[in-house]
Amino acid sequence: MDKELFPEKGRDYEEIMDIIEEANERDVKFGSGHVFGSMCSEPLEITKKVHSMFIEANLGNPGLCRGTERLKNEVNRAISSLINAPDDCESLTIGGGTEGNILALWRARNETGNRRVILPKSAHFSFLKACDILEMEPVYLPSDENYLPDLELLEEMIDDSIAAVVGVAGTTELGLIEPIEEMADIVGDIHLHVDAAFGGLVIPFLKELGYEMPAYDFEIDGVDSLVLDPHKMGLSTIPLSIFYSREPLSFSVEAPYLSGERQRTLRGTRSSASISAFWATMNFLGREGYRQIIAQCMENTRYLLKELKSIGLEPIIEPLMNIASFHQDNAEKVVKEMERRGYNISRTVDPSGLRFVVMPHVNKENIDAMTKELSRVIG
Ligand code: 0PR
Repeated sequence: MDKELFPEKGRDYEEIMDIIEEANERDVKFGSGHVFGSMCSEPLEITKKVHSMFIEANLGNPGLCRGTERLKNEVNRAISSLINAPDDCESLTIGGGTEGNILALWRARNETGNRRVILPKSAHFSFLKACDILEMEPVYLPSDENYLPDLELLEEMIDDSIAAVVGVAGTTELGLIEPIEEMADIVGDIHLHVDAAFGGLVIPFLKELGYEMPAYDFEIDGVDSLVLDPHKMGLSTIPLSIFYSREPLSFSVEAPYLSGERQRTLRGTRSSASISAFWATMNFLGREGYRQIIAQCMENTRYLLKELKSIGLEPIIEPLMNIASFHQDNAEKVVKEMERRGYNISRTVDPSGLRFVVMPHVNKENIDAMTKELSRVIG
């Protein structure tokens, strides 16, 4: 054991805090204006405060935490109406899109006995983790020329061996909404899971703002489950995701040591802090506040598009939401060089490109400064 790293005797508070502060300062902050590659943003003051108030509470032990259990139930009901989920749907408060995607495939495998999953090419890498854990086989559905799932091929791929089909509402790389309604018609009774980790808390507000958005949620009869992440565009603290299922999950375990009777989530002990923080954020901003923030993100996305076009970049698609990606062959090199210059941008793989997530912490000034730096890098 390294005695320096786990000292025999406790150290001074001041000495500890000096080291902690230095480490904290080294983490790039959203407020720096340099972060263009993250799907998370800086929480509001009230969000941070409420999070810190619930540090010791455990959603996994609802008998002990009746207060947060109530907040959780209210959040889950509020969001279920936003995504047109039936009143009696099952909702689980979980730690991220990854966990939701694992839950979806877990239940599909158990309920069908099948192991093959049809994934659009856009699917987030978390599905590969899910397939590995669950010993399932990913079968990739190629995209058409618009980077959307090829529906004719989907029709050909459907057979009795399929456990589930996945559709994405707000793809990680391009922010596209896949044609969930058409996919539902094709897959029929096969389990259809919608990964709305990013889009789930953007699309409803864009719709309210008058943008034309395709249906993607439980409004479509064939959608069986959906995951969305308040720790992304919900502006809550990390980690927070909600998994919704039209039918109750068939799997649960008895939790005899705890006051709740059965557990359905992957994790047992779960922080209550971020769900309480989300309750506060939702109530503080209201739907109007979310609409305003998203409208601003969209305006900034259009601004970024104009600026990056002016330095010669070509958008891969016309953005539907606040994610903008541009063709770039040597994207990995450009991202590394931007990182060296203090800027966090991201990249797309298919096709190769530079990816920008225009979160609420991004403003026009940051865009101008980043564009200047990027123009030097790409020459
Ligand atoms: N589904 C989609 C569509 C996603 O984009 C992501 C994450 C997930 C599922 C998985 O969600 P969790 O990571 O919450 O389990 N997409 C982001 C990405 O990989 C996650 C992210 C967020 C990355 C913030 C960086 C960052 O700073 O790009």
